[in-house]
Amino acid sequence: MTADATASTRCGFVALIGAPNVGKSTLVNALVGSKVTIVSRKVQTTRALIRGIVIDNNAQIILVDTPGIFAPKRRLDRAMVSTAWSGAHDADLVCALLDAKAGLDEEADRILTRLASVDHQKILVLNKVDLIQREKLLALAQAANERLPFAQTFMVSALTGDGVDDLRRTLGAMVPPGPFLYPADQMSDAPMRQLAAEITREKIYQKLHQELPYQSTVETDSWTERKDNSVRIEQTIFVERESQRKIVLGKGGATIKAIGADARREIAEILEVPVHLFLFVKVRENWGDDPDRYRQMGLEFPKE
Ligand SMILES: Nc1nc2c(ncn2[C@@H]2O[C@H](COP(=O)(O)OP(=O)(O)OP(=O)(O)O)[C@@H](O)[C@H]2O)c(=O)[nH]1
Ligand SMILES: [Mg+2]
Repeated sequence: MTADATASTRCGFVALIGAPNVGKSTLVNALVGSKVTIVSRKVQTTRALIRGIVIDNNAQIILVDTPGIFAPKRRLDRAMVSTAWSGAHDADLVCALLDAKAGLDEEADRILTRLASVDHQKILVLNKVDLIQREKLLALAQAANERLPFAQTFMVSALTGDGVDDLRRTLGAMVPPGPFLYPADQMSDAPMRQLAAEITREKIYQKLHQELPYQSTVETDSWTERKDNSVRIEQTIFVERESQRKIVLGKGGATIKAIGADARREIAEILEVPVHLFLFVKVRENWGDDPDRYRQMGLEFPKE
């Protein structure tokens, strides 16, 4: 790249932070225009930092999806929350997301307090505007700005796409000047085998209820490209107890079969080649205390 081209481009990291379930991952996917990170109705879906990359004009915006911030109890919770804050500190800009319907609840308030000590420009994003009336939005925007002054405030619906183009344009204009850090056509820095494991985890979240999804994790064990252009993928779903293994398998293997079919379809769509997906379910008691599982997820293992 010539000096001139470098001078005219911009590139930077934008961290999206907020409470669980406010729609951070949905917004990252909407800004990128492609699925790079998984979404579910359940809280605490995202576990590690996931980067989605998009170009707007001459700016490359590297969006950092983070785990939802809440009061952590378990070791995995602590790892997720500390990862989220490190994502905020390491970025060039921070977008604080609020669920417009939930408003400035206790969780949001705690995040704003701590956000005050983050030394970057901050943008307020009120998400899920499709769920509430405009007048209430203005009051919420004002209340949040009184708590913490934001450089700008946006009102968007990550689900319908309302306001998303505007936000992308502004982020592009705000990231610092500099050369692109990724090839122009790259949408994520996560290896495909990691996204494939995440997609299977998303399908588990969709199919199963209660606490079970949270007590499972998925890893891609092998990935083989075959001569006929198809891919053979083997994944292991780790659960903590035999009873959970039975739930994931379902009667006569019906549940795991349905999870596998959904995941296979979506992975094949992204890869644009036929996929053969083989899922195994293993009991690993206390995998939540196993440093290897954290390494696989891309999380630091908290000492206690
Ligand atoms: N109505 C509506 N629903 C939305 C919107 N954005 C996200 N959602 C829904 O909110 C739920 C949570 O979305 P996620 O994107 O997984 O939320 P998150 O903030 O990444 O959650 P964690 O990863 O658990 O912290 C999903 O059911 C989404 O479909 C929106 O703009 N409007
Ligand atoms: Mg998420």
